[in-house]
This record gives sequence, C-alpha cells and structure tokens, in this order.
Amino acid sequence: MPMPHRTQQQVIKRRLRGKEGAERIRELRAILAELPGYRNGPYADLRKWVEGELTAARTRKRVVHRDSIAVRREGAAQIAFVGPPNAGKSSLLQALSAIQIRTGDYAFTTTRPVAATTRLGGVLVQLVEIPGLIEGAADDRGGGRALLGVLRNADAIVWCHACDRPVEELETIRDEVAAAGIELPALVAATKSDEAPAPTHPELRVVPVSVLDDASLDRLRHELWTLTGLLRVYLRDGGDPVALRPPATVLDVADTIHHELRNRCTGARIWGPSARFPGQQVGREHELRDGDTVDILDR
Ligand SMILES: Nc1nc2c(ncn2[C@@H]2O[C@H](COP(=O)(O)OP(=O)(O)OP(=O)(O)O)[C@@H](O)[C@H]2O)c(=O)[nH]1
Ligand SMILES: [Mg+2]
Repeated sequence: MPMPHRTQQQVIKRRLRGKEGAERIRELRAILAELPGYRNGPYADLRKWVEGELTAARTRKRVVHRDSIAVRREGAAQIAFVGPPNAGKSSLLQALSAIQIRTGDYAFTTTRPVAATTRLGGVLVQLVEIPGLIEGAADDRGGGRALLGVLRNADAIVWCHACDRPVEELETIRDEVAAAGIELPALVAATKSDEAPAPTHPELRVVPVSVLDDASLDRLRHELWTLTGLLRVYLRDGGDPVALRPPATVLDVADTIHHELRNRCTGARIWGPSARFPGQQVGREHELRDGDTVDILDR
C-alpha cells in the first residue's frame, strides 16, 4: 500500500529542495520511476505534477546558468523590466524602442537580459528586460543570482504584470527581489490592458499599457521619465537636453558641456520652471528644475 499521495507529494518536494539544473532533472526522473503507474486518481495527478516539474526544470536549464552576466550601461539611466514569464516584457521593450526581440506566447521566450535604448523626452535611456525570474531566484533557482545581479545595477524597476493574471504572480517575484536586498524606485506596468482591466496595487503606481494602444505607450514613457528621477535641462543654443541627477546647479550644466566651461562660468540666464521670469539672470549655484532652459554666461 503506497503512502497517501499528499504525504508523498511532501516527500517529493523535500527531495527536490535546493536541487537545480541537471541534479533536479535527475532526481525528478528517479521519482517518476519510483511512482506507481496508476492511470487515474490522485497518484496519476501526482505523476502529472512531477512531469510538469521536469518540463519546467528542462526549460530553466536552458535559461542562463552563469554567475554573472554583464549588461553594458548606456544612456542617462537604466530601467529594468521585470515580471513573470509571458508578461509582455519583450513586447513592451520593442514597442518603446527600435529593437527587434523575439516575443512569444509561451514562457521563457527571452533567456538572457536584453537591452535597448530609447529616447524619453530627448534623453537617451536604457531599458533592460530581465528574463526568467521565478520563485526561488534569490536562492539562485533558474540562474536567478546572475539575473538579480544585473537588476542590482539598474536605476529603477518596471514591474510588468499582465492585466489578466492574478496579482500574486507578481508579488512572488517582488518577494524574490526584496529577498535579494534590491530596493529601487518602481512602478507597475499593467500590460495587455486591451484584454482586461488593470488591477490596483496597494503600494505601487499602476500604469495600464497595451502595445496596441499608442496613447498608453506615451503615458508610460512619461511615467518612465519621472521614474528615473532625473532633470532635463535644455540649452539655449538648441539640441538635445542634458540629463542631470538632482540637485543640479548651473555649474553642473556647464560641466557637462565642457570641464573648462565650469571654471569660466559666472552664472546663467534661465527660462522655465525655476525662473522667476523669462531670461532671469542667476548665479553659478542656482538650482535647476526639470524643463529649464539655460544660457551659460562665461568670462
Ligand atoms: N493582447 C495583447 N497581447 C500582448 C501584449 N503585449 C504582449 N502580448 C502577447 O503576450 C505574449 C508574451 O509576450 P512577450 O513580450 O514575449 O512576453 P515576455 O514577458 O517577454 O515573455 P518571456 O520572455 O517569455 O518571459 C505574446 O504572445 C505577445 O504577443 C499587449 O499589449 N496586448
Ligand atoms: Mg521576453
């Protein structure tokens, strides 16, 4: 008489604990061989569950298995797109940039971090899809440690969560990231908003978005810029704005143009949010705001 199937499942889970990759696959195969071959009833369900675990373990084994993966930083900030498999991370990245990535209606389409640069209000920002984070990632399940290492270097997180999925899926991944000690400014991109209403979140700002809806993508871009926490300062001569980490002064702007200019700078004329009136003359230490236009004055 075999033991009750519930007990059996617990025993199996214990046998699998801490086992990853080839080791997990070996153990799952051994378990399958030992299970009684009933065709229906609880034992048949248990067999199905073990077979499911085997498939998942095989998929994950193909997913990154390295201690560290490097993503070369580009642009003024790096924003990581994190979420359960199939949440629409690649599709979003593609819709927000010029990159071509594989997307698919199945889990683990993306197996390595994918980076793409995009302009947010004229400033170059890097978006990175962090693939394959699953329960247990903080304990290196599914090569989680390397992926979390990439995430640790980012400036902000966009939690990608499909509107038609239970919120618990996202919370599982947030727990893993928290367990890894990673705390970054974040928002939830409620993806596939054309399919279901966006959920609410007790802590995080939720931005509904669909790759089929350009207006929603524009709203997301706007939110992404705010998430970077950076300031955009325009130069009077024109051209792309300069991105600065606040607090930023006239001297900081001069410095990004040329180190020499920092020394020669005597102040600036400014237009925009931090100016009391258009063209106000200010000193070198004047603090700038997002959207200011600056004309550096030098000796
Ligand atoms: N209806 C709808 N479907 C979407 C949207 N965005 C993505 N999808 C679909 O969702 C599926 C998964 O998309 P991906 O972008 O590959 O998702 P992912 O999070 O990168 O998936 P993995 O890399 O496998 O973890 C694909 O079939 C997409 O076509 C959307 O805004 N609306
Ligand atoms: Mg993907």
